Amino acid sequence: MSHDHAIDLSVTWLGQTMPGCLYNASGVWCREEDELEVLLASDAAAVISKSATLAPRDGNPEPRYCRTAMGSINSMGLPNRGFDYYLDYARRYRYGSGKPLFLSLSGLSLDDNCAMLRRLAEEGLPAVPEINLSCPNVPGKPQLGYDFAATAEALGAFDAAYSGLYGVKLPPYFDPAHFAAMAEILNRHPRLAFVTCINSIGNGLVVDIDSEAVVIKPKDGLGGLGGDYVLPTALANVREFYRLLPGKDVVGCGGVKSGREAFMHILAGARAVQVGTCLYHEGPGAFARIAGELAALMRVKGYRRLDDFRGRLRTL
Ligand code: RRO
Repeated sequence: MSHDHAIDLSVTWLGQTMPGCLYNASGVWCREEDELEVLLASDAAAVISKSATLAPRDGNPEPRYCRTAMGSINSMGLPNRGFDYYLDYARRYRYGSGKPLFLSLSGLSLDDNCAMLRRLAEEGLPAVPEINLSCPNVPGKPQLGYDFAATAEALGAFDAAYSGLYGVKLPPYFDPAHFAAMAEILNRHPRLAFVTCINSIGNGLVVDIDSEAVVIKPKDGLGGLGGDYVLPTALANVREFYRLLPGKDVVGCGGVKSGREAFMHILAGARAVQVGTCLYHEGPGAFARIAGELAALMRVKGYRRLDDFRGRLRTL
C-alpha cells in the first residue's frame, strides 16, 4: 500500500491482515453504495459504512454540516439507508480484497441494536460491527456512552445477540475517573475486540461574526466537532484506553489530516486510524496522500513497521 519502499503500513488484527492502517470514519463518504465502492477502490485499508438504524432516515434539516477554519461541525441526525441496505452491501462485498468491511450500527434503542446484531449473526458474514455508542445529534437521545449503567446493560445484550468479535465507537471522555469507569465495564466483555476513539466532540457551537448567527440549523446550532478542534482530545482518549484495555485494540479517530497526526495516534497506541473531516473535505485521495506522508515520516525516524513505535509515547 505504501509507495515508500520497504515501509510496511499493514495491520494485523481481528484475525486478518489489512494492507494499510487508514480508513474512513463512519459517516463520511459511506452512506451510499457508490461511495463505499470508491472507498474500496482507493488506498483506504478498510471500509466502514454510515451508522445504520433499523429503518431508513432522512436525518436533520439542512444546513447540517459546516466546514470551519479549524475543522467541522455537524448535526446530520443519522441520515442513512437503513440496516437492510448495508446488510445487502455486506452480502456482496469483496472480502477477498483484503480490506475488512465494518458495519456501523446506531439503533435508536437497545432492542434495535440487538435486532441488527442478530440479523448480522444469522447471515454469518465476515463484516465486523462497530456499534455507535456516541451519536450526539438525535434530538432527545443522549449519547449512550455517557450513561455508564446503560452502557453496561447494552454490552451484556450485545454479547447475547452476537457471537462474533465486535467494537464500539465511544464518545470523548474528559476525566480520568470516566476513563477508568468505562474501561472497567468494557473489560468485562472478551468479544469486545476494539474501541474507536473518538466520535465528534458533541454539542459544540460555532458562531459566524458576519451574520451573527449559528452555522447549522438543527438544535439551534449545536453540533459535533471534528478536525483540528478534537485532535488532543482524541489522542488522550486513545492513550488512556490503550493503557486501560490490555488485549483490546484502539482505533484512533480525530483530527487526522496528514501523516503527522496518524503517527501521533499510533504512537499513542492506535492499531488503525480513521479519517473523518479531512476525508469529507479532500475526498478519498486523502488516503494515498496521508499513507505516503506517514511512510516518509517513518523512514526519517528509522521505523519500518507500525509495531516499531505503536504505543511507545514517552512521558517526561
Ligand atoms: O449522523 C450524525 O449526526 C452523526 C453521528 Br450518527 C455520529 O455518530 N457522529 C456525528 O458526528 N454525527
